Amino acid sequence: MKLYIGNKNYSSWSMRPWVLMKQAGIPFEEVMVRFDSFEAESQFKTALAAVSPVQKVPVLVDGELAVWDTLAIAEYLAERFPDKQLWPADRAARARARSVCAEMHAGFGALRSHCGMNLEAHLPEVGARLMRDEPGVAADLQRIVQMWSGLLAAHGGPMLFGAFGISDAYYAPVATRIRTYALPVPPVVDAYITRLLALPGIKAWIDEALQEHDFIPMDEPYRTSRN
Ligand SMILES: N[C@@H](CCC(=O)N[C@@H](CS)C(=O)NCC(=O)O)C(=O)O
Repeated sequence: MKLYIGNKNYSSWSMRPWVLMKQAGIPFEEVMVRFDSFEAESQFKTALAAVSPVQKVPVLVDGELAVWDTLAIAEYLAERFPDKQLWPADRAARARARSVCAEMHAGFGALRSHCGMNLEAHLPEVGARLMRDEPGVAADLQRIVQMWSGLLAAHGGPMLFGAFGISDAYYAPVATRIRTYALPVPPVVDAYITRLLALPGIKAWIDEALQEHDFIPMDEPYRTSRN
């Protein structure tokens, strides 16, 4: 299988299936398509046109089949590798895991647009300003804290549903944003973030991101489209 991804420092959607596969021990070949611009004629779009009708990363290519969009990729991997238990085995827990992933997929707009993923940056002053001036960011963070604390209490940790799975991969780029922007979280959530970011599959992505040094200006249109 091949996984097409964008720059590791910036591409939060690419991070999710990459860390999922790495951490679960699913072998794949990475194809990096660096962001240049999002113009229709950009190299980024041209490189992706061969594999995806929507020309966005991530794309998973398995033989003749291309699967695009993170949620579809996660579901495909869960079906193809049932022994990896990427979703919780329990039906109710699985439904809840799907709910929180769908919530991430479709929501958290304020956090995503104001706190673009930028792994090499440390922006506590931006985080403090956003917590003060952007109620949407504070509300998104509050929901994250409520969700993670509730799941950790219900399933006993160390990951959201006990063992590592799709939900943890889905929220990994949120955990990195909380760190980058020094967003305030209670100790139970802080400890989960520490455990999550220390997983070998997630640490590998972050370490490789820190080697990239590709500077992309963080202006609004780039930031919202990319993250
Ligand atoms: N819903 C898509 C979002 C994918 C996405 O927006 N990817 C960004 C990079 S993180 C991208 O390729 N942006 C290029 C563009 O918008 O033209 C998914 O879950 O995979």
